[in-house]
Order: sequence, then structure tokens, then C-alpha cells
Amino acid sequence: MSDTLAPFTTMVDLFDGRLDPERETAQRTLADLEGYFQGSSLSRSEVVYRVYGIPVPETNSEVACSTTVLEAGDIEGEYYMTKGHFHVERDRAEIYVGLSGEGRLVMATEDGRHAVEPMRRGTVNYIPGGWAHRSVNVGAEPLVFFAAYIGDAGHDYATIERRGFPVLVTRGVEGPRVIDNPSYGV
Ligand code: M6P
Ligand code: ZN
Repeated sequence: MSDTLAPFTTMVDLFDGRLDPERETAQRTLADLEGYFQGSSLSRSEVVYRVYGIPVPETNSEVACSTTVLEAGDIEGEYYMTKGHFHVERDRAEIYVGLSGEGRLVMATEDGRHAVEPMRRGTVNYIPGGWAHRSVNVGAEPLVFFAAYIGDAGHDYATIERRGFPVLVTRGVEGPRVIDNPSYGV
């Protein structure tokens, strides 16, 4: 029992995603996302998203949680998005709960299948093991969501950095469009 965690409670603002207490915050700028978009941006210091984490030991007995606040914007029509990752432990699943804004959850398997699901306040997206996941803000306001995943999942960014996702989400005249990624797997 000695290494059993004590119970604890965190408040989450269900509109802006801020946690209280705020324990561990990561932010990603356009510079951090270099190479992820098809186009390029002159601005490098702009923050694209922040992740507010509720850290727990990274074991398969714990559930790690975070909220993500993804800003609105695009680079040459490709909407702002997270890096996206597979789990290092490939079979670990994850759940996203939409809090505000409008997004798309782009998912892909290593053998090239893909899925795109809606994200908005009230959506509960289930990301099965084996599916890489990236969230994309297709609206005019920040996209805010809560995520929960098995503690030892780990983030494998390298596979996505190398191959990308099979599809991109871009701004079309009649709204967001999902198009094939011309650079996929290259
Ligand atoms: C969600 C979870 C986190 C992830 C974050 C940002 O909150 O999936 O594990 O870190 O989104 O996504 P990424 O790590 O792909 O940049
Ligand atoms: Zn994940």
C-alpha cells in the first residue's frame, strides 16, 4: 500500500480548459511544429496549443488526464492542429471529451487506415489502441477538450513526423475539407 496514491481533486473550467491547481503545462509554438504543415509560416513564436496536465505515475494502473487548448488559425489553408502521436505502447486507448470550439479528430493506423470524427462541446471520442490521433481546430474560437489515457501509453511523435497522416483538414469555401495528404508516407 505504501506507493498507493492519495485521492485528489482538480477543478477544470469546462469552457477554457484551465485546471486548478495548474500542475504541469506544455505549450507548442509554430516553431515547435516546423515541418508538420504543408506550407510554412513567417511567425514562429505564436503559441498554437497548450496542454494542461494532471500528472500521475506513468504506469498501466493509472489514468493520465489533460486538457488541450488549440488556437484557431491556419497555414495556407491547413487548420491549426496538434502534432499527433501513436502511443509508444501501441494498444493503449484514449478518450477525448469536447469542451468548446469546433474540431476534427483525425486518426490513423500504421497500415494506413484513417478516420475523422467531429469534436465539439459534448462529444466523447473513443480512440482505440493502435490509432494515432491528432486534433484539428476548424472553427473561429479555441478548440478545448479533455483527454484521459492509460498512464504508461507514452507519446511516439517520430512515426508521425516521418510519415504524416493519410489526410489533411483544410479550409474550403463551404467549410472544412478532408483531403488526401500528398506527402503521406514519403
Ligand atoms: C491530448 C492528449 C495528450 C497530448 C495532447 C496534445 O491532451 O492526447 O496526451 O499530449 O492532446 O497532442 P500532441 O501530444 O499530439 O501534441
Ligand atoms: Zn494519446
